[in-house]
Amino acid sequence: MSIETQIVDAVIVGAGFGGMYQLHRFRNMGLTTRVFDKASDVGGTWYWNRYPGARCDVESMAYSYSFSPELEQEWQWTEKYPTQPEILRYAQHVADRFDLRRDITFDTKVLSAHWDEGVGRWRVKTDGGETVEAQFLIMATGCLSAPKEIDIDGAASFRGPTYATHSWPHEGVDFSGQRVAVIGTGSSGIQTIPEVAKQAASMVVFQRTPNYSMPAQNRPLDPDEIAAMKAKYRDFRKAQRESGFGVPVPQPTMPAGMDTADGRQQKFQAGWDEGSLVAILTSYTDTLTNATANNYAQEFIRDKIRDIVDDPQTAEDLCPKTYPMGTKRPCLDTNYYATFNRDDVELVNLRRTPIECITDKGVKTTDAEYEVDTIVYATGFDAMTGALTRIDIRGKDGQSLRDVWADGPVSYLGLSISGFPNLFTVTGPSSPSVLSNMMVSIEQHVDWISDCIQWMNDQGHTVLEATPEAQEEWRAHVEVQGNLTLYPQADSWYMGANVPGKPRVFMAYIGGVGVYRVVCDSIAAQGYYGYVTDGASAMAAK
Ligand code: FAD
Ligand code: N01
Repeated sequence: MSIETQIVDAVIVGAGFGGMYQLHRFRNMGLTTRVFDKASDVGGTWYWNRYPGARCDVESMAYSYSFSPELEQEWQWTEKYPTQPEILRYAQHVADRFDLRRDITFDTKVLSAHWDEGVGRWRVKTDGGETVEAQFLIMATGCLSAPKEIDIDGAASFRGPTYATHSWPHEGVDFSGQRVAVIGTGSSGIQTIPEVAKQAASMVVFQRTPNYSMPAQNRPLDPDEIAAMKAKYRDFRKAQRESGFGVPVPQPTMPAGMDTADGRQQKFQAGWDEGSLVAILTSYTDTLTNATANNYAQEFIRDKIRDIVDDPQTAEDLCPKTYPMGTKRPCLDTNYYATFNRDDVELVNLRRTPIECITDKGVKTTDAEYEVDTIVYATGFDAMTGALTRIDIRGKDGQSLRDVWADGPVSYLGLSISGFPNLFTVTGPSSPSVLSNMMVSIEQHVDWISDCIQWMNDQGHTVLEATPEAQEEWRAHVEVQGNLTLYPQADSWYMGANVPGKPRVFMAYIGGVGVYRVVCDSIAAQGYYGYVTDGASAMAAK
């Protein structure tokens, strides 16, 4: 039986924090909206990534919605850095409180979205066999939601259970008595290794590139500090929006080279003790732009690793040396380095002895075969673009987004793509997105998109599209900004370097969320500079 095509004002793909807030805004604007998510409930990242140790590394009271002061006041966070279950409960509370689920279709993957020029609508098809047409298409598909495919020979031949951090079983995993291999030492690996090691009989960690990690110094939140934050929340939110990374921190005033060695040691130590992702990075003005300045911070972390880890060779293998600190996403951990002092945990440095293949019994490197009962993959994501290019998106003249992005993503402001009218991306490539507290960036994008659509409606426009010229101006600006920093030097997922064959492009805007917001607001204030519009408003005519 064929299902009748429904026509709505907007389709939103994704019911993480981006899609949820976008739905709330559209409802308040009176737009009919359908949301699709392949997950069975809201939460996005926090629905999928349920591995032991998963938690946020932006403080809970900062990593939360600011759009509802009532929500802010009623929700009680319990820890400085919230666990995945607590964040998921928060997302579920928001869904209940704003009655979001009635417009969300779960367990449903969007397969394609084609722009129909004749009717000025997106035709969206799902794996449930449904077709929905919408004037506006909002891709809230997430920057870190498309898992990287396992690119290790023989992965399918392993006879024991395998788990991936990005799609962890809801019922949890009991590692008791198990010999466990963990492949990958990014943020997910670094969070899960200490937790799984506590339970497993033994663990082998396969590390290709070590990371710069700092102790989270996590702790329960004190009722007085919660009350103090709640009393000043409006001012704090303003400071977040105007900051660089979406986390208000004191601005550095001097380059690292102008401080004494003692002064640097004290500043870095204070950052280490604070347990903040950005404290060391923002100790000086030039940590992310000057190799010598960056090296001071690197050395500080390497010395810490050498202090914590007993075995000198293991310590040396854990020391990152091949890329500047901060240019791959730094990590906050709980007992990560100390975990390698356990007798039952072994580190394998894949730079010395690369993996040859996975066998039926375990992991075979050029040096040995490690027999294990279970393999945990913490191998990351096809970040920034993967969730979008996995959907068959076709814009004007049938051009495919995959083709348009074949040499790397291009976008106007990370919000729109020339040739793809009325399509908006929440935290798309070339916006600050992953270089920020993403709640700040998500809310800013959703507000901007909503205001833009309201403006179109008020002006009687039905179609809005970024011009190729404006898009190229923005692309060049993002590239210039990126090249002023050390980021392009790392083989990071920011650069697409983690996925074999992916074009090497720095995919985020490093200008800071405060500056970026001013740019976006001024574009809106100029009547949406860089966009073309046409026609009378279909919404107004209804
Ligand atoms: P997501 O939460 O990724 O949601 C996107 C949704 O789209 C998913 O539910 C997915 O199922 C759905 N989707 C995608 N494609 C389709 C399709 N074709 N059809 C149907 N549904 C689809 N950010 C921070 O700022 N601080 C942190 O500490 C932090 N920690 C993180 C920890 C982990 C383990 C990960 C993976 C990311 C972390 N992030 C963090 C980034 C995090 O992704 C964002 O903070 C935020 O949750 C993103 O929300 P979102 O709604 O934009 O995307
Ligand atoms: O993924 P990653 P992630 N053989 O890409 C290794 C956010 N996040 O899921 O670096 C061997 O960082 C790979 O090695 P290399 C955060 O933004 C936040 O950990 O490519 N190894 C690397 O070590 C984060 O940055 C939190 O050499 C292979 C690891 O797998 C982002 O999500 C927690 C390999 C992948 O690390 C992604 O983090 C979790 C192979 N074939 C996630 N392929 C917080 O704490 C890959 N690797 C907030």
